Amino acid sequence: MTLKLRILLLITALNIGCSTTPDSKLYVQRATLPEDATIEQKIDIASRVVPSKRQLAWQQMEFTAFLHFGINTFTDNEWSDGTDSPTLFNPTELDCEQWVRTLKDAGFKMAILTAKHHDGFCLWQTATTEYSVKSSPWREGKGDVVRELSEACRKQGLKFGVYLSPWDRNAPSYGDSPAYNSLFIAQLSELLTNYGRVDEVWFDGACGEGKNGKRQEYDWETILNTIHTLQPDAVTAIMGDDIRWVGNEGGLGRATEWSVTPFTPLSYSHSHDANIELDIEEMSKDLGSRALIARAKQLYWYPSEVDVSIRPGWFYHTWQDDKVRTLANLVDIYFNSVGCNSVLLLNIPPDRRGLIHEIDATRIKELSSYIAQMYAKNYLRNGSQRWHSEEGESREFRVDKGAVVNTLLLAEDITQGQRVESFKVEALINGKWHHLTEGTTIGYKRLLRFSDSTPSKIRVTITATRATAHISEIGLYYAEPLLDHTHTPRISDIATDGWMTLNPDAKDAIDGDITTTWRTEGLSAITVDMGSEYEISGFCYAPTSGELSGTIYRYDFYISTDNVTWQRCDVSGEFSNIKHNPTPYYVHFGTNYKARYFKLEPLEEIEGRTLTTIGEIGVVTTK
Ligand code: FUL
Repeated sequence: MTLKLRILLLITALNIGCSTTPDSKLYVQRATLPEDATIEQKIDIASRVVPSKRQLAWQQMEFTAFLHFGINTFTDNEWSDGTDSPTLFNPTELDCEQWVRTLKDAGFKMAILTAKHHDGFCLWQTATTEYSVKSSPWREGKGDVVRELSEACRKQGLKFGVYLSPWDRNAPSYGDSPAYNSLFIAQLSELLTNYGRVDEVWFDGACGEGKNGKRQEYDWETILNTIHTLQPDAVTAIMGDDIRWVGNEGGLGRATEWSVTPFTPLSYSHSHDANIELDIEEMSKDLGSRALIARAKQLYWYPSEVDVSIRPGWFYHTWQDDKVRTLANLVDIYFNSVGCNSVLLLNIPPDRRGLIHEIDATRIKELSSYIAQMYAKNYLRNGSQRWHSEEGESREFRVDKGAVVNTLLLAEDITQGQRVESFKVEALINGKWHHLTEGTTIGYKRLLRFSDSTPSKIRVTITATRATAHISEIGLYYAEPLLDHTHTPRISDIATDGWMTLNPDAKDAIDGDITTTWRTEGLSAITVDMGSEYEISGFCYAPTSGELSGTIYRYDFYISTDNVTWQRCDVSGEFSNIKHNPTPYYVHFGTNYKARYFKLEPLEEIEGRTLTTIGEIGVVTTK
């Protein structure tokens, strides 16, 4: 037999092997579960739901950046109501090339810009409203941040995405559903036609108008069709149907994270009923278990994205320069997102100059160097190999002699679906097998940390899988320990030791411990006596670190020097995004007040309940 013939036969044999595999029936992005299907049949279908091409490309990026920039950058707000003058928008040194260079150097694969936040201010030259860069003094009204960023991304080889807030507090038509839908689709069309390739369109779900606010019925079908027509490769996030919000803005992924889920994307008209029937929401702990799938009618490949800011707020505030997340905290976030079968979307907000601040730039570079250093050496001698494992199968891997390791990576080939339900890992140390670590789901990537160990071999066992598991990568690494895992910001610039509350039993709110909570019935004001008079420039409210009921949404804040005459401080009166981002909120008065007493009076709880909780309250003395 000639060599050519032998190669031909071998190729034919391999091809036959592939085509006869039972795994060849795959369901791209969605599957309907027959009503009379048994649980085994449903799980079998679940194991064959796979990502679409654009979802796969998105997942492979792993590490993406958010850029919150807009009118709020210049007013020190997180949300504003659409009435701030556009003339306030005036970055002095805006340089999108610097943003992209900084992000690229730190390993990010995409940048998503807040083209329009809830205030309605547009960062591009739009024909749909005057409330935009056109009415600002920046570049004499001729500037276009979307253009500058999209061009810089193209030039430097970064993907580009847009955040377009559905909620618009400036548009007069908001709430007049057909009229606003037309405006919104016109804005979307401008962004998707005039700026080259767009890789992700991000629609947040926020709307804080409250009970008597305007209600807008969005035409999601036309909105999503517009995207699919104008930019067929762009993924749609949060209110779209390609990418699911992980359910918090704190950088916390789930240890058990299924990309195949019965959770119906909120942009589908039947989502409300379908999700209620299964009693699930984006925040639910379980979005993909067998028990849930047993009750489901539809399944989606709907993977999770972890969006979190490098600072307490989403927009830049000078006074948060010393509150940028520590390296250790960012590394934890990396393990909790990319390491938990999610994509990380880390927000790095440009400052008033229009530059990524030096502190943030240094921190993200430290993060990427740390991660690169960890991955630099895989200590498994025969790692990174593909392995088709049935339930209960084990595989042993030799470890480089004497290597100290503390981090394990496992990955599934998700083009064949997400299948592994649990696994365990043992280490051979001095000739004996010891338990090293274990986990549930793997998905696109799973990272696990354990204490430093020097095994000569490790043994990985797939203890439960929904069908043949396609393991595509195994790695064993050493990650330098980082000491500062805490991320407890300072709540009060004045020590609270000598303080008293005038409410009975409210000391948990001023005990310097954010983890203890003052909880009381009703919307109850708290009054604090600081013991002496101080000049204060703001205050801080930290919600509880646990269950969020009682968290204050709208409030009034008062100060007094004698507990008789009270003055109401001129503040926005709203902890804008606290429901989704329950971190300490720092409120600045923009002026100094003399005060011995202060009072925080809740006007509305995040869900309209009559209950008040305070994790901690403090005052700010510096601007
Ligand atoms: C939320 C918004 O309310 C925040 O301001 C921020 O943009 C975050 C990413 O999404 O829903």
